Amino acid sequence: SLDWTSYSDLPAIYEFVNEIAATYPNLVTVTSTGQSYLGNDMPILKISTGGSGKNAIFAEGGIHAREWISPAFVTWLIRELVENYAAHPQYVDNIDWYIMPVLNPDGYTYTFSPTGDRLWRKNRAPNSGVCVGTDLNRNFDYYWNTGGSTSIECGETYHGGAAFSQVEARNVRDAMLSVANQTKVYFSFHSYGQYWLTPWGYTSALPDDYQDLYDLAQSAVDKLTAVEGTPYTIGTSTNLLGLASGCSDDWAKGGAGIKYSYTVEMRDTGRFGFQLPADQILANNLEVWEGVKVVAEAVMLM
Ligand code: 0X9
Ligand code: ZN
Repeated sequence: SLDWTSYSDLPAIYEFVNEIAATYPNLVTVTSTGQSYLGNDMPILKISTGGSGKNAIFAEGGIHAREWISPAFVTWLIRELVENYAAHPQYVDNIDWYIMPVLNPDGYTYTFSPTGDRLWRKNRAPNSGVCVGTDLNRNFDYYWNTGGSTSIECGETYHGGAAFSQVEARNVRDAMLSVANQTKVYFSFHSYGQYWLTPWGYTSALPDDYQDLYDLAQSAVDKLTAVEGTPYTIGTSTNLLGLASGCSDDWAKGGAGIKYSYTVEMRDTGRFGFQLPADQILANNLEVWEGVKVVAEAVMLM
């Protein structure tokens, strides 16, 4: 199993996923959403006590390769829901969870490789020229390529040759669409900056129901910060970070119709940035879990 005192590479994460599914077959089902460009599997876990028509939460991590705290949190979320089910059964009894821990397995692997790059962000699919990779979080088909991304293949925010040109983005799209009618919340976990972000990222305009998204985010951040004082800022992506189109959260809301779509930028605020020391994994996970619980409580009542 994982212990969250160090960061885990892709094989360790997949071993954890398969082990937890084998140990708790009554709570966890693992299926494949497909393969990445380089042939890595892209599993999704359904955590559920069965039944039908339950509200769902869809959570994913690892869309940006270098943001190691993201899969580290998402795997923790899985562990908390499953291994610690008895401590708070309501979160699984009343909600179906769909969780994808690593949306960019090729990039993630590259950040662990001695011949790779610890700070790689994009996927690892080749382009027409020498530069490899598309920013998967600019490749979604909601106001794709309308600002805050680049057509330059070498760029860090290269949006790809077309919306959903990348197989990893298509895999998560299809997984989301297949459960969108029951899904109330979409979570995309990233780092860093300590922001709890709402749509939109493609425009500075607010969603019609922004107040609903803001209010729930505020309740979540209140509990998160109460743990040990870590401040988080709430607002839309455009207004806090600047324009960025083709992101998964905008597509989740505007394309898949999931009302509460959040991108959570976890620790820190830049001292270590993407290279958050492993001795902060636990504290990060404990506080973010408090926020996620608040959202889960709300989902039960939706
Ligand atoms: O730019 C991004 O993709 C995210 N920030 S990160 O530093 N982790 O790369 C923020 C995405 C926020 N959502 C939208 N802009 N829609
Ligand atoms: Zn990111």
